[in-house]
Amino acid sequence: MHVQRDLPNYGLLNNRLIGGFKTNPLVDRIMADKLPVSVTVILPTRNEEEALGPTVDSIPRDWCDELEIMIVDGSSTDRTREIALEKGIRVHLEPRKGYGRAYRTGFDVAKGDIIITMDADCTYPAEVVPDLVRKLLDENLDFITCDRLTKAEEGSMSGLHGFGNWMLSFNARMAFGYGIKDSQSGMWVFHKKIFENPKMRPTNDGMPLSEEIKILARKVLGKKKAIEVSVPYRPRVGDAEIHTWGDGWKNLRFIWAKRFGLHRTRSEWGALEDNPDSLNGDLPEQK
Ligand SMILES: Nc1nc2c(ncn2[C@@H]2O[C@H](COP(=O)(O)OP(=O)(O)O)[C@@H](O)[C@H]2O)c(=O)[nH]1
Ligand SMILES: [Mg+2]
Repeated sequence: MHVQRDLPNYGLLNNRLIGGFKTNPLVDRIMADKLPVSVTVILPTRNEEEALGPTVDSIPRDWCDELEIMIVDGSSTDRTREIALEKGIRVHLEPRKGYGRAYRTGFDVAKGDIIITMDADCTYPAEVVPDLVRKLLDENLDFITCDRLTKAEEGSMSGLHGFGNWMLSFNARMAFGYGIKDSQSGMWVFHKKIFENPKMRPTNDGMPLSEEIKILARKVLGKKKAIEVSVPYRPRVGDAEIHTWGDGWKNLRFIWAKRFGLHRTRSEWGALEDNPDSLNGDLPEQK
């Protein structure tokens, strides 16, 4: 593995640690350089007061030209939005329910040219974000999805969830032959401009958006431009609202409905004009 001149190497993927070279002035200069891109990290939140702070703190800073960190909050009734404001990150309030809905809004309002998604529950490894963005740029990719199943840490997935994930991923592979290991992963790294093509815009407002975006990426962008990498996955902080059987069934139904063109869009792409946003100072917590 070589260190490139134009882009810093954070050496976190594949255990490539570069600490041993720290005294080399050339490497020091490269480390000081920032990736020449603007990036938005989107975290969908619904009552994540316990995990949001540590999730935000775990995101590396000062490694790209501009870094926007934002939550798209689904009307949390706990301190989620207050914590986000205390942390100095952007808050966009999307009152319409659903994980997929939050992303279909967040993708529209994100300011960065590159978008990264993660749950706000401390499960995904934020420390690999700079490396993933670097990989996206270096290898001229459009979309990276992060597989959790290969490197899942002890206690991160119950036996039932592990089986459910495997079963859904198996069905998605059967239906689409797209070769993705983890159809339910919620960590993706991609160029915002992929949505300029309306065919690339996911339609589902619930959990199935996660598998839908991968199906679309492989179909619309192609296998060479849309790849999967394995990352660690950690135990959740705070309670999940996921309804194991209900969500599992919805995901399964979605895969086959999508396969036969039977799924329907319930709402438009993008934010509502009157959604409160901390950038406009019109959140309830800012009044
Ligand atoms: N805005 C918004 N976020 C949601 C909603 N439902 C779940 N989330 C968030 O989406 C992420 C994924 O949900 P999670 O409960 O971790 O599901 P799991 O990872 O599939 O078990 C978390 O950060 C949740 O807080 C919703 O209706 N609206
Ligand atoms: Mg989660």
